[in-house]
Amino acid sequence: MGDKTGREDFFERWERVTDILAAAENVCVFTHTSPDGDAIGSATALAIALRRTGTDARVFLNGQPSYEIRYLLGDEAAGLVSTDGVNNLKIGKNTVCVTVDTANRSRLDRCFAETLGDFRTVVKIDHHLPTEGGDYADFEFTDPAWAATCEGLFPLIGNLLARKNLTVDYAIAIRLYSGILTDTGRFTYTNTTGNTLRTVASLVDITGSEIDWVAKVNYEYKAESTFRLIGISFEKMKMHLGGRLVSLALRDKYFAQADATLDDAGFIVSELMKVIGAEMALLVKPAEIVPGFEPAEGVKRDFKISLRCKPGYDVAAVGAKFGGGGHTCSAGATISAESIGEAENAALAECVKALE
Ligand SMILES: [Mn+2]
Repeated sequence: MGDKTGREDFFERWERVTDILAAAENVCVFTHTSPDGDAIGSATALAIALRRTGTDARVFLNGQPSYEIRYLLGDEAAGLVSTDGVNNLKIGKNTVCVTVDTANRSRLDRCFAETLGDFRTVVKIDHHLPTEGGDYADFEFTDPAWAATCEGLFPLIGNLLARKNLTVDYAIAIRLYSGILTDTGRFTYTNTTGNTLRTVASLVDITGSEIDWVAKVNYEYKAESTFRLIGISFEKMKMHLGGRLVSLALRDKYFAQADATLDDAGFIVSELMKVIGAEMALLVKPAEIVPGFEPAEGVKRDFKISLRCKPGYDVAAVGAKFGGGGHTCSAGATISAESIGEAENAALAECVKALE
């Protein structure tokens, strides 16, 4: 495909892609596993915009996203999002796939990754750092300078809608706003730029000022079970290197004690970074909770690690050691191990190296 990421022909390439999208039988939008606000915000905003222009588009997820971002899915009856894996996926001769916020093939749920070769065209829109396995699309629109995929998507969607004399409306703007708000930690992370804030200014011109509920839903309101899990987490977190590194292994039994689900653990790694002196945080949790789990020799299972760090360190590199990735200060990976302690120790060893 030649130069897939050059800036000079960015919008020219997008013009070509919009031609392909307009001529598509249908468009399937994929995003990364354990989708966050930016993943769901960008996927749904794009699908809505495509539908506005008369293109049949749908977002495919493998299960429900965490509860605080479910408002982005929209009215279920409208069928904008299918949460049933590949069960409702129909790939015709002229079906196009767009992935958003997905740095590499292995960040997709396996059921979706396996279908990529069946699509006529695959388009990637993302803001992660280049990573191994990232070269999976025919057309790529990636810029790590975007604080969120939603930031880069805003002008692309504007361009797509302008062809039909349409503009970004509330339903699209609130989703893009949600993605930027969450990927910047409410505009507190170092990824926040002038362009990020100018994009948000344009979005708020469209949404109007009643956006307070987005932050409240994402950051303030929490289920009772989440509070119980937070209590256990603060008790069980461990400090290393004199407090520079904070780790927490959330065992199956803690989830049982709190009557909590993996959803409840979503934000806890960011809480660990709030300890004064912490420069890096590691959270380990089972990929799936198994009540009453007892490790057995030679039997491995998957654990997810979430990593955060202060600017100046690089947890994307730590994640990459285990086949994952992300951003310099926010990353993740999956580790296969016999026990959560084994997964935690493997990740801790890499964190310690990264802090040296
Ligand atoms: Mn993102």
